[in-house]
Amino acid sequence: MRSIAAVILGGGRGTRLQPLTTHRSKPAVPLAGKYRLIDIPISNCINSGINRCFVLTQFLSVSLHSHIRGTYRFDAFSGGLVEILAAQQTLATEDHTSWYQGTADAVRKNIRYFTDHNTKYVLILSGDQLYRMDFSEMLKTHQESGAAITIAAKPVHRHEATGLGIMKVDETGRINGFVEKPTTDAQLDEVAMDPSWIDSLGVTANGRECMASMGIYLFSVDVLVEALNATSDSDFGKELLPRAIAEQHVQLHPFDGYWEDIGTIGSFYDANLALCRPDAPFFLGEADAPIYSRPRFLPPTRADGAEIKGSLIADGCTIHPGAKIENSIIGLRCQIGSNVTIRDSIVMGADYFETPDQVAQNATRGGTWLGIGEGAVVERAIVDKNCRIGAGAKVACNSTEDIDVDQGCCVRDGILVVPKETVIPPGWIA
Ligand code: ADQ
Ligand code: ADP
Repeated sequence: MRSIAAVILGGGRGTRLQPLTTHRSKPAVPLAGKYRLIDIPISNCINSGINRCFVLTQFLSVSLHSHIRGTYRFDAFSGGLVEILAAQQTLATEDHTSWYQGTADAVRKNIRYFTDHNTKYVLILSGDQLYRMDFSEMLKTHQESGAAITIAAKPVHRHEATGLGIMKVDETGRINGFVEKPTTDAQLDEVAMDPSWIDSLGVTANGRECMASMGIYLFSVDVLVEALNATSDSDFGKELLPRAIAEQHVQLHPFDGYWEDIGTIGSFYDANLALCRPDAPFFLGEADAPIYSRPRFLPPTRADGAEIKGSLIADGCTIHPGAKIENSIIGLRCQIGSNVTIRDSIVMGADYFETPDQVAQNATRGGTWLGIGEGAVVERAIVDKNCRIGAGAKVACNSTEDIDVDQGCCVRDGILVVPKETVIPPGWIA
């Protein structure tokens, strides 16, 4: 596994997770109260024995840099590293000309950093997926089949196939058809397979007829270098892989564990809240394959006379009497006032605690304090970090349309999103 370099695609223009990605790069978006998106692929790599990871991102946010530096430190003799390769070192500007054009282009521009003599294979991963996978199984498929490229794939139903790359294989598991994001029945018919054929690959199809690319690709290093040098392909899914499948041995690696794309506001929200269920489909505390994150020196959360149901509460929070929290994620250092109601929401918490001086200054902000003010209601919302929700405010909106609400808030995929650092005045109603 030490001969694998992992390359994590940390996000293109970042429009799908806006406004969570306005001031931070996508890999730094907080997940499940105390992690960041980047912790998922890196933890999978470490748990699989891969210790060289390169994170490709459009711009470098302070939080991504400090998170990686503070979390992933390897023994000097192990050769392990997590390197961030940013298209631009500053925040996004209007000038997009130097930006990566697409996923293959992003890898091409950085290839010299991860193709040294130690590297025999390059594993390409997406930075916005929630799953747990042992990549050594994928290497085994790659080596045993003698493939040039191996693509991890999961069976899905036809109606789930439109947003994914769908592949068809022969009896040996070699891919002989690929359609990126099929939209018509005719396109789907081209690559759909008999479910019994999928069963024969070693996963139980249960009526699912399509094998979907998980966006996880293992390349023999020479194959990758040649494919990128010989073409100007911008994207793996749209160009490079369909071409490679026609010309080379590309193998399918079947997988049927939990796997979710969390790259849109709707899917991010659903996957986070699913973690609160007693039968959560993804268990964060797996002893054999933990999800790593930054060790912090925070006090335990203090809750007093609050009613908490089906929720995850991170460290450093204070929850005052009469608060009701249901089916929600409460992030680090969250201050929740008395009689607050939080339901079906993600409250990301804060980067800092307020000092007595800062608390005194709160009067100049209309009395809003860091966190959720007394009696406020937060429902079906994502409240980003460092927000101040005034007492009695109602942070909820039942629009199903993507609309902008005042105070910089917006509705995306039916969820009200309150951007980082927003100050909501007392009594405000969305
Ligand atoms: P998508 O996820 O739609 O489909 P894409 O938009 O290319 O494909 O993104 C793949 C990953 O790369 C995402 O994590 C994204 O954030 C990141 N990314 C995009 N552009 C980037 C850039 N310029 N620099 C760095 N990172 C970038 C892909 C495949 C499908 C497959 C799905 C599975 O194309 O075939 O089914 O993933 O989710
Ligand atoms: P994120 O992506 O989590 O929103 P940032 O990139 O903005 O985070 O920065 C997070 C880091 O900045 C934290 O480590 C925190 O220490 C520091 N920080 C951010 N805002 C403040 C603030 N208002 N006061 C003190 N420290 C802050």
